[in-house]
Amino acid sequence: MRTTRSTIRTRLRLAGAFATVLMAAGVVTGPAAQAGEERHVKQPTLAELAQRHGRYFGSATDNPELTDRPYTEILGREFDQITPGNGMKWYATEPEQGVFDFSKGDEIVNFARAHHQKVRGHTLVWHSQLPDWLTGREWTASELRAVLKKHIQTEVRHYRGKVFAWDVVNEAFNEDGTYRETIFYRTLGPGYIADSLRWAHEADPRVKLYLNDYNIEAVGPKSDAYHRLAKELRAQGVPLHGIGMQAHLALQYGYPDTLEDNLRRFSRLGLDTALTEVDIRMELPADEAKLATQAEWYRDVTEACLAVRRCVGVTIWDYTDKYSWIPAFFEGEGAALPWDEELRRKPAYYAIREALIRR
Ligand code: 9MR
Repeated sequence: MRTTRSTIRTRLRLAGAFATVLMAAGVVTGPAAQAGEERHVKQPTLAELAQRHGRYFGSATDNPELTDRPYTEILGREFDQITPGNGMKWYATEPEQGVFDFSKGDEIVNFARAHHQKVRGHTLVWHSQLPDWLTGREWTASELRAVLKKHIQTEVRHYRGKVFAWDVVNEAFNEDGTYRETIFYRTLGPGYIADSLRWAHEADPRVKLYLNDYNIEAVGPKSDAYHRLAKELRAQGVPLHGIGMQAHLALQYGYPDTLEDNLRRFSRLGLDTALTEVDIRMELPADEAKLATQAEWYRDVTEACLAVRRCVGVTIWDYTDKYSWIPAFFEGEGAALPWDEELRRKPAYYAIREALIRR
């Protein structure tokens, strides 16, 4: 947790920010507003504000939520980038070996296209959410290579021209910077990462290819491992274009103060960076102080991306607490997103706006 001084500064800044945002947003104040008749004239969305900086501001979404009209209304309006939370993962796209089903991902791509939003593909190679046919047996290296290549190339080809970036390999390292012992690493060795990037590039030479992970926002053993690997891959001419930092943050673990420096060191390797799955959870119940700190963190994360030229955009891991993955995975935690469960904007939302307007 940060200092009390910083919390007080946050509250002051947020109060100021709230007023600024209301004015910038064109919410009419004055006697009518005081009488409870606030009138919203057209206000810039997070997407429009981010575009002024040449960035996108996006949200993840998932297929079941697309029937929720009030939800999709905000999703379609406020963001210019979408990531499917689950629909493009291996279990969904190749449920039986060699039998591909792109219906879930397509539904999200169609939503995005209808709302002029670009799509990040997520994710081709990951140890989690794999189909049983893949995890339920042993493979020789040459068998698994063929399976992996076919999966990557079929999916990348299907979405060619429809996604601008792919999380090719997701979560390849442990916290201490050693390789995670996944089915791919165990069977194929570390070269599976370079191979996956090459196969993806063959299937769509224009799409940006990323490695993506959590707990790599700060400089440390895990982000160092990515830095080393990225440098090596670039030196070998392997098509790697970006590093995605998920940024699943938690108030109780502290803010990653070296985020901006970390983004910058990847830029210096000639890579794009992106904040790909941002959420900032807290121990429940939420209260005013926690929400204020959370808002400050959202502002700082957004500012860090804006400060580094090659940080191309920010994606939050869904936008409302109504559909956050957090409560199901971390008992007693939640309230991680800028909109609450009733789709009302939280202080975090205004803090993001402040960062996008002021900077
Ligand atoms: O948001 C996803 C959630 O609906 C799934 O149940 C979960 C399964 O692990 O995956 C979530 O998304 C993950 C993402 O694909 C990779 N980074 C961590 C995310 C949160 O678990």
